[in-house]
Amino acid sequence: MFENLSEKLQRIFKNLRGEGKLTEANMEAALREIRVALLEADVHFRVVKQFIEDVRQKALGQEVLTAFSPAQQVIKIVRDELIKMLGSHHARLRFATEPPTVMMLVGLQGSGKTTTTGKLARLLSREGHSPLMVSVDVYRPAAREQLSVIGRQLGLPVFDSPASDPLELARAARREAVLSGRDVLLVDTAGRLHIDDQLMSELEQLKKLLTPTEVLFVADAMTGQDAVRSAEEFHKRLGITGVILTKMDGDARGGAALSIRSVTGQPIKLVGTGERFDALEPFHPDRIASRILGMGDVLSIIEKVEQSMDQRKAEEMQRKLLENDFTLEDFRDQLRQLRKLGPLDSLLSMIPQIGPFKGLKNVEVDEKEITRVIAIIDSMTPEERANHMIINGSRRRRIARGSGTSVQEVNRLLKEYAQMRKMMKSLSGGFLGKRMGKIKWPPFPGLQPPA
Ligand SMILES: Nc1nc2c(ncn2[C@@H]2O[C@H](COP(=O)(O)OP(=O)(O)OP(=O)(O)O)[C@@H](O)[C@H]2O)c(=O)[nH]1
Ligand SMILES: [Mg+2]
Repeated sequence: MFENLSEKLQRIFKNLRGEGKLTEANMEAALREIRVALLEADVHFRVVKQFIEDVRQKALGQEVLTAFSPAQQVIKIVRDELIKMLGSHHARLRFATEPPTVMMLVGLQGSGKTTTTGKLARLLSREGHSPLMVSVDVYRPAAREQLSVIGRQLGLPVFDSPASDPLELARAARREAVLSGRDVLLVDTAGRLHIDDQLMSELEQLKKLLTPTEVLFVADAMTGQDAVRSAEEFHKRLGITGVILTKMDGDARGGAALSIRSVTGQPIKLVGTGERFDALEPFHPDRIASRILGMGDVLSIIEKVEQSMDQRKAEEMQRKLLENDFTLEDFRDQLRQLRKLGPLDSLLSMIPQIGPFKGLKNVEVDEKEITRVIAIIDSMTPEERANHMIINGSRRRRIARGSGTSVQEVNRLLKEYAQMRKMMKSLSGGFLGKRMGKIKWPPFPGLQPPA
C-alpha cells in the first residue's frame, strides 16, 4: 500500500530539489503533479481538491526560511497537510464511564467484522480489559459459530444462546457481561452486500438498545472508493464514531485510507494489517504521512537540530572536520549539542531504517558514558584539548584524578578520539570533500567514490 504514491511524491520532491528558489511557477507545477499522484492513488476527488488548495495557501503565505531548501519547505507543508487529512492525532478508543463499554462493529459483507472483533478482543485483553464477544449475525449460517471458534482460539469468552433475534441476543449478552464482570462488550453484526434498509433499521435498533460508546465502521481498504462511499452512508444513517480499516496489508492504492477521514469526519482508529489475530494496529496519522513521504521522521529531526544548533557553528564544525582540525574541545561541544537534543534513544528511533542508517535503531546509547567523557575532557587544560598529542602518562593520571575516572578510561577516550579523527579524515576525502569542492575526487584516476 502507498508504494506508488510514495514513489511519485518522492520524484516530485526530487525535481523540486533541483530548483534554487520556490517560485509560483515551479510550485504550481509541483502542485499539479501532486494532484495527479493523489488521484491516481484513488483519493477522493473532493479531498484532493481541498488538499491542493490548502498546500497552495500555505506555500504562498510561507515566509522564506533560509535554513530550508524549497524542496524541504514543500515537503514539510505537504507532510503537515497529509497529517491533517488523516486526522491529525491518533484517535483512541473510548470507554464508558460505567462498564460495560459496548462497541458495535458494523460494515459491509466480508469487510472483516468478525475477524476484527477477535483481534480487538485480544488487543483489549492485553491492555488489561476483560472483553466479552457476541455475534448478532443470525442470518448467515455458521456466522456465530465462526466467532465461537475465534474465541476458543484466543481463549476469550463468546456469548451464545439459542435465541434467534438479534436484539434479544444483544440484550442477553449485555446482561451476561454485567453479571460476569466483563468491562467491554464487542458486538459483531451481520453484513450485507449492499446497504439496505432492513439492515440499517436493525442496526439502528441495536444502537438504541445498547447505547454503544463506539460504533466502529469496518472498511475493507482493498475496495477503494467503495469503502469511502459506504462509510459515508453508514455514518449518515447510524452515526459512526470511528473507522477500522482492514486489509491494509493488501496492494490497494491507499486512497480509501487517505479519504475516509475527510469524507466522513470520523477518525480511523485502528488498521488491520493481516489475517492473524495480532495484526491490528493503532492508526497514527503522522507515521502514515511519513511513510508515504518515505522519510521516517527526518523533518522533526531537522526541526530539533535547527532549534538547538546555530547554523554558523555547524558550518564551522564542518570546516574543522574537513581540515582535520577537530580538537577534543570540539568533540566536547558536539557531545553537549547532542545532549541538548534530548534522550539519544528517542532521536535515533526517529531516523528512518534505510540505507546507511539501517540497524542504527538498535545502537545502545549510554548517556552516563557521555557524561563521563565530557567530565574527562573538562579536566584537561586548554592546551591539552587543543593538542591531544601532548597528553603523556603523568597528564593522563592527573586528568583521571580530576574527573574521578581511571587512567584506563582516559586512555580509552583518547584512543577513540584518535580513531574518530582518522575516520573523519577518510570521510573528508570522500563525499564530504566532494561536496565542499575542497578536495579533488578522485584522488587517483579510476578510483570510485565510496558508496
Ligand atoms: N489480509 C487480510 N485479511 C483480512 C483482514 N481482516 C480480515 N481479513 C479476511 O477477510 C475475510 C473476511 O473476514 P470476516 O471477518 O469473516 O468478514 P465479515 O465482515 O465478518 O464478513 P460477513 O460476516 O460475511 O459480513 C477473511 O478471510 C479474513 O481472514 C486483514 O486485515 N488483512
Ligand atoms: Mg462476520
